[in-house]
Amino acid sequence: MKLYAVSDGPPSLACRMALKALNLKYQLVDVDFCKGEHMTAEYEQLNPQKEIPTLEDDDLIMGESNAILQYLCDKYDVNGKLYPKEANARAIVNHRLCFNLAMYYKNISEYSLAPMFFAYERTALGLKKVKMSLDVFETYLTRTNYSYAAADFLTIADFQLITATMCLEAINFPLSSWPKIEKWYQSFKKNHPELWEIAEGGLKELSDFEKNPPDLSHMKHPIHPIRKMKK
Ligand SMILES: N[C@@H](CCC(=O)N[C@@H](CS)C(=O)NCC(=O)O)C(=O)O
Repeated sequence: MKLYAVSDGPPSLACRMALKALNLKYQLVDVDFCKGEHMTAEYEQLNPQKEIPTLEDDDLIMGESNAILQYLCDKYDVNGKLYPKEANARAIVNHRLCFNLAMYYKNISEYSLAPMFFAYERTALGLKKVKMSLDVFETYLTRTNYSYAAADFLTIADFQLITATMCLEAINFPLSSWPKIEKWYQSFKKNHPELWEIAEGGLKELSDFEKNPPDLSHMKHPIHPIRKMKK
C-alpha cells in the first residue's frame, strides 16, 4: 500500500494518523506541494483532481481523504475501532467527516493556508466563516458531550478535525472562545502523542511558512494566484 502525501497537508496527515492507529504497513510517498509535484501528468494519472493525498492499495487508486479513511477502516479495521459498524454511531462519524470537508476545514484552510502559500488575503468575511465553523463544532461538542468529535472514543472524524484545527494553531489563532474545542484539541495531544506527533510535523512546517511565506513563483501550472515576493 502507498500513500502519496504532502508533509504539511491536513488531509494527508489525517490519513497517516489512521494508518498508524490501525498499525498498517505502507509506503509513504512524499509529494512536494511547493514544487507542484501534484500538478504533473504522472500524478494526474493517479488523481485527476490533482489533490493530495492519494491512496494506492493493489488495484484501488483514489484521492479524497474521507473516502480513504473510510476505506482503510472498512477493509482493515474489522472491529470498527475507529469507524463504528452500528448505523447511528457510524452516521455521526460520517456527519462530522462531511461537516469537516464542507465547512470546517474548508473555511479554516481558506483563511489560514491559502494566504500562506498564494496571493490571497485574510479577510473579515474569511474570519467570520472560521468563527461560524468553530461555533458549529463547539455546539456539536456541547450537545453530545462526547469526549471525542463523534463519540466517547477516538474515530476517524477526530483525525480530520484535529488536523484542520492544527492550521489555526499554525497562525496563532486562539481557541479560548471555544472551550470545548480547546479541551478536545489539547486532550487529543495529551492522550494520543503518537498520533499527534504526525500532525505536529505539519504544524511546525506551517508555522514556519506563516513566518516566512514560500516563494512559489517557479510553480508550473498553478491554479491559484502566485504572490509576488518582496525583494
Ligand atoms: N478534498 C480533498 C482535498 C485535499 C486537499 O485540499 N489537498 C491540498 C493539499 S493540503 C491540495 O492538494 N491542493 C491542491 C491545490 O491547491 O493545488 C481531500 O480531502 O483529500
